[in-house]
Amino acid sequence: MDMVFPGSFDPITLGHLDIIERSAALADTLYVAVLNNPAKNYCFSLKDRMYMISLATRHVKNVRIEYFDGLLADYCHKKGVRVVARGIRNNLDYEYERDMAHANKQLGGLETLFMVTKVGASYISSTTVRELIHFGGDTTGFLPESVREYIEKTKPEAKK
Ligand code: COD
Repeated sequence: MDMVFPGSFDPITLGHLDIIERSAALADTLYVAVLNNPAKNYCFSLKDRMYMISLATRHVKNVRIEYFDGLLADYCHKKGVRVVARGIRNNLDYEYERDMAHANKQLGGLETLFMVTKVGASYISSTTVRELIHFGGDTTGFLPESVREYIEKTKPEAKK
């Protein structure tokens, strides 16, 4: 069975990576699908977000990194995938994820597989990471090491 793990990944964090590793272990192929929403101001370009995912997931052999625009249900339909993986950190995530799962079920018959964040990772979010980068804080423990080094070396758009 193939699965899709969709998100913004702006940028990929250790929290995302945990969900990727765990869902890839259950799937034949795990599509990490990066949303490209032209109406949204991302901190990192689509190219950088996808590249950073590739750096972080080199060791996970059945991962394919793609992007999509429009509805997730349409993307999944095109890929022939029926299961979506999502991570849950807290009650706020749950409320948001539950509504999205219902919408995706209604729109495309998709099943959503929720994974509870691993112990010690519930405080990790891309929003916090973006703030740390902006203010020059230490991102150790938030980002995969390869991603931390890439941002440190190139600082792509993050410090505008
Ligand atoms: N631990 C565990 N899980 C985590 C952690 C952590 N520390 N941090 C993030 N996650 C999980 C999130 O809970 C989420 O499940 C996933 O990782 C991705 O998170 P983000 O923030 O990168 O991505 P989102 O939540 O912004 O992605 C939203 C989508 C792009 C999936 C959504 O907006 C979408 O599908 N848009 C397309 C339009 C559509 O079809 N909408 C739905 C029907 S109307």
